[in-house]
Amino acid sequence: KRLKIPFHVRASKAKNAIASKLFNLMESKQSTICLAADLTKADAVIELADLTGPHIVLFKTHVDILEDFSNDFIKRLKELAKKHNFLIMEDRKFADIGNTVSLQYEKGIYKIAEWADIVTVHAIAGQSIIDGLKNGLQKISESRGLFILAEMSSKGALTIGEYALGAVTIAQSSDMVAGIVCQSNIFSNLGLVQLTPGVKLSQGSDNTGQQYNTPEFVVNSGADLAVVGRGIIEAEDKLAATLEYKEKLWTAYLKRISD
Ligand code: 5FU
Repeated sequence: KRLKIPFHVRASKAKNAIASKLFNLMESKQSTICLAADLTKADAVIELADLTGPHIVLFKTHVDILEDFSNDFIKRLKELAKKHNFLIMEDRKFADIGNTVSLQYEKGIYKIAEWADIVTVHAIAGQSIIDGLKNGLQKISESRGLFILAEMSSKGALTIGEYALGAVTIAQSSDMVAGIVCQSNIFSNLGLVQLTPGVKLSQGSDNTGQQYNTPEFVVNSGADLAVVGRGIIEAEDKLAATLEYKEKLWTAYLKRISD
């Protein structure tokens, strides 16, 4: 049923302000792209954000792969997020006890809580990881959201069966959660966003276990937002590639809600 409901209706069902914002952004930009900016130089990430920003809704970072991370990088990225109206997700995949993730979220070099609208979180440690992350937000006044990982895209991932269902239960337990990272239609909550990685124009895999499905396939498997990384960042013309994924994903979404 969730798959048939348009984003603007689901925006009003979301308990998390960031989830609601994502649904509204998808609708207004007619885009369901979460761009995986897996580049290792700050200038290259910034350039990518400026180029693709108007056509994406979520910019996904792995700040720990940057060779020249600085506070200035964050400042520039935040400026572009404002200019082009996209949100930022640090794909940190927190996985420790509450006290540790609270420190990892708020402190250290990256101070993720200060700038990431969204972070990703493994369910392995149990429900208390959400309380830990909440602790890391005591000095933050802006809205924040979490994406809980229920299923991973890689070959042989252990995120199956009871584990995946348990992760969905955890995701539904808190209004801090904006959505679920998964590969299939495993939840029915209208107010949560399904984020699906492993997306390329043709089905296949890379040589380190990543598995890819097409835009149409992932949308029919429940993806609201599709993570595209190398499909765009390794394209000769990154803007053209962004527009091609945007169009294919949006067409599949329109077909999904109308069929
Ligand atoms: F949670 C997950 C997952 O299950 N699979 C993923 O691939 C996250 N990812 C991320 O999506 C991964 O860390 C990359 O940043 C991105 C996929 O990039 P690709 O270049 O499209 O394979």
